[in-house]
Amino acid sequence: MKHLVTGFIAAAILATGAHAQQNIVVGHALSPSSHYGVGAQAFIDTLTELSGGTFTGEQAPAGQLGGERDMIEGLQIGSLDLVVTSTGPLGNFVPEVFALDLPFLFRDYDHARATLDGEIGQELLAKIGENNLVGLAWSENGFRHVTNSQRAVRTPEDLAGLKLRTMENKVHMTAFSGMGASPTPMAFPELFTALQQGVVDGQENPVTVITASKFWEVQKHVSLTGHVYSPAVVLASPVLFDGLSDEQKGWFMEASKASAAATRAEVNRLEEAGVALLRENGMEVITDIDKAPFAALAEASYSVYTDQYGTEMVDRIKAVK
Ligand code: EAX
Repeated sequence: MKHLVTGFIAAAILATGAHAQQNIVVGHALSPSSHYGVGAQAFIDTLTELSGGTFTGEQAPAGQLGGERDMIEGLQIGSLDLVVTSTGPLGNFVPEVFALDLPFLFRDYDHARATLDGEIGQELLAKIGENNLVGLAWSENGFRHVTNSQRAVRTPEDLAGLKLRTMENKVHMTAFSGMGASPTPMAFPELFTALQQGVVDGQENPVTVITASKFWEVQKHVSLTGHVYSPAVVLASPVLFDGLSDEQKGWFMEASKASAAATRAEVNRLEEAGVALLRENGMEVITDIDKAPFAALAEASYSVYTDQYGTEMVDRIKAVK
C-alpha cells in the first residue's frame, strides 16, 4: 500500500512536471548577433509567446557545445534540444542532403529559397526525420566565397597549392580538389586559430559568417566566387520532440519558420552591407570572377551524390523556377 501511494504521488508530480516551464537550449556556431543568433532568438521568442511562457529558451552560441557535427550528434542522443546548423556535416548523417551542397547548382537566392520552401525541401526534411533527427525548417547561411592570406584569387590557377579549410563535407572537399586547392576539413570552432597560426591559408564562407567571425583579422583577400549555396536547417532532438503534444509540436514548427524568416532577412541585409564592411576592415574584395572555369573543375564532385542517387534530384533542382 505504501508503495502504491508513493507511486501515485510520483505520477502526480510527473504530470505536473509536464505543465511546468521547460527551457530549450538552441545551439549554433556563430555569435549571438549573427544571422544564426538572430534566428535562434526569433525561435525562442516565438516559442515563448505561442506557449504562453510554458517554454522558454536560451542560446548556446559560438560553438560552446561543439562544432556542428558534435551538435547534431547531441540532438541524436538528446543532450541538446535544438540546433541551427549549416548542412556542412549533415550529409554524413543524411546522405540525400548532399544534393543541396553541390557547387554551382543554385542560380541565386530566389532559386535556393524556392527549392527549399517547395516540394524538394519538404522531401529532404522528411529524409532527415528518418535518421534520428527532426528537420523543422530550412534556414540559411548564404552563398560561400573564398578568403585567404596569400594572394588575390581570380582563377583556379590562383587556388593552386592553397591550404583551404573546408567543412567536413566530401562534396565540398572533392570540389576544391578539382579546382586545384588542398582542402583541409575542420570543425568551425577551430578555424579562427588555424587561420591565425597559418595551419591553413584560407577558408570559404558566406559574407554573413566572414563578418560575424571578423575573419578580416586573419585574412587579407576575399574573392566573391559564390561557388556554392550553403543552406542552414533548424533541427530538433527526437528525444525532445517525440515527447511533445501535437499542439506543442505546432508551436515548434511555427517558431522554426519565424527563425528561418529572421535569418533570411539578416542574410539579405548583410548581402547589401557586408561587402562594404569587409573593405572597411581592410580586406581586398575581388568581384570580377569568371565562374565558368571554377564550375567546370568542380563538376567532378557531383558524382559524390549521383553515383549513389542518380541525376534525378539534380535535374529537379535545376528545373525549379
Ligand atoms: O554554419 O562551418 C562552417 O563554415 C559554417 O558555414 C559556419 O559554421 C556556419
